[in-house]
Amino acid sequence: MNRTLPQTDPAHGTSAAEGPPSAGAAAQRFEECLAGWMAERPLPRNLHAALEYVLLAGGKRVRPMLVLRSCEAVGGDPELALPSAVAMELVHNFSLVHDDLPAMDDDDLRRGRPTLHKHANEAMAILAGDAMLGLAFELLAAHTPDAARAGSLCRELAVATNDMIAGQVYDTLPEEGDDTPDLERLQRIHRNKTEALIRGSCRMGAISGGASDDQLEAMTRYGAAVGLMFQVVDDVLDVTQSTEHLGKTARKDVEQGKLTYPAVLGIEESRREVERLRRDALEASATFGPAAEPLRELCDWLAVRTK
Ligand code: GRG
Repeated sequence: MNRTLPQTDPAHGTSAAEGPPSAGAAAQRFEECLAGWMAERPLPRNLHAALEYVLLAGGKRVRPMLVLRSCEAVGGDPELALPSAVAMELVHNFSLVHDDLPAMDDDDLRRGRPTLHKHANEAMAILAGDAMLGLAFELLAAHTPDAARAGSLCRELAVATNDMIAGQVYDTLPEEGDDTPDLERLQRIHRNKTEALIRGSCRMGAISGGASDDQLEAMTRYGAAVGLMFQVVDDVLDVTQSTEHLGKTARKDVEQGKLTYPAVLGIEESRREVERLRRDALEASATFGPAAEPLRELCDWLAVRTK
């Protein structure tokens, strides 16, 4: 599919599409629901403060936007997908807070600010991560009116979460004597660690919008391609952008000797891989017609993002 990509300004390494394309009213509703549903839930005041510190800190909201636009692509009202969008963002934030802990990546910086365990303390970061995971399922179940649909959405979210955790184990606790070739290992890590939540976001959006089996299959292919593409882009940005620009520590993976796409394929081949995955995602979305245009725009933006 031939489309004009948003332009990147090579002089500054920034993209004309510096922020994700706005989802308009739906994005606004997402922010209202996230803040409102969290505020309504009685919790210890310091835990509330920790959750607000993390959740209202300017993440890109990629996963909730994928949920809302996937719902729209299959002909559903994005309002129906808000519980899934909120739940997915909560699971994503849980994973980031735990990933930053000293026992994991041991990072001090996230979204341009101190990580939660630096801002508060380690115990609060562990508990706030746990709370976001629990709240994801609580809010998804509470705000999805149809019980059968709530059940299938909870299952989708659980599968995506556990696949992500499996990916983290493949990445950080590899089994001894595993002689799987590097590229295969890299794909196994990221099909789980990063792709699972992104693919799950697209599937949950489609399910919320009442997708047919064929639509769900096409959306799964779109989500899988975009999910892996997201990680290849992330790996390239990690070695081409500064810590200051990214708002998180650059070159950390290289320093920790982790497998990355640029390390295994080189930067130019990684960029070609981004283009292949972008094309695959766009082809998969063709079946949805004009209703998927916002989803296609998001895919294009994710291919050229600079942070
Ligand atoms: C269960 C103890 C425990 C920990 C969970 C599973 C896990 C730890 C961590 C994996 C999560 C992880 C860091 C995945 C990588 C995906 C990635 C590049 C995330 C960054 O996503 P963005 O760029 O973040 O969308 P923003 O800040 O924009 O929301």
